[in-house]
Amino acid sequence: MTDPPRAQRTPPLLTRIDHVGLAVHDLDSSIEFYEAAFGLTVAGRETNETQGVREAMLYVADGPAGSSYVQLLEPLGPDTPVGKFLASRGEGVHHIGYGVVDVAAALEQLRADGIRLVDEQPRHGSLGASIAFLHPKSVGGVLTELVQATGAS
Ligand code: V0V
Ligand code: CO
Repeated sequence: MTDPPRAQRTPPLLTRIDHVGLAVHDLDSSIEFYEAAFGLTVAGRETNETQGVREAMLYVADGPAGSSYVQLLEPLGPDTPVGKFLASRGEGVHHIGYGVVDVAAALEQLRADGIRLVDEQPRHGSLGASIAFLHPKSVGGVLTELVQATGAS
């Protein structure tokens, strides 16, 4: 893992867990499972060609810094991030998405700290959010997503 920055950030860069991203083979049956087993409801569904996924956000709870979700991710093909992950590791936790106040500013700070970025610029994410990924090799093996929700922190 990259050495931690010298000074602790105040306030923290990450404001909440926005979502846990799960790689699944079949989006529809996975949604049905999460609805039936846990009583969750779908807040939004989208096909994101740039990210190579069909995805759904299932609402879990509100917190002081915003809402939290489970994100179910079905790959659009084998040569996509989630397709490759499913082939090598099978279904399971694919990434963690954390809330940030300003994703562009967060990327700039993390780049300056030497953390490897997947995205140099924010991209379009689920529910209208602005998102960017940090490389798992720089974050202890965890694919990490920064999420600036629409009109919120
Ligand atoms: C790959 N690796 C992972 C990983 N995916 N490690 C932890 N978690 C993951 N999810 C490791 C893998 O085990 C290898 O380690 C190494 O990275 C290279 O793997 P690879 O299969 O060759 O993959 P790459 O290098 O082609 O791509 C890996 C990255 C890629 C992380 C760069 O997956 C990527 O660009 N991800 C960001 C985009 C994304 O995931 N989109 C889908 C979600 P060893 O074997 O070398 O040690 S879209 C989304 O969440 C949205 C829209 C939203 O929330 O709104
Ligand atoms: Co995500």
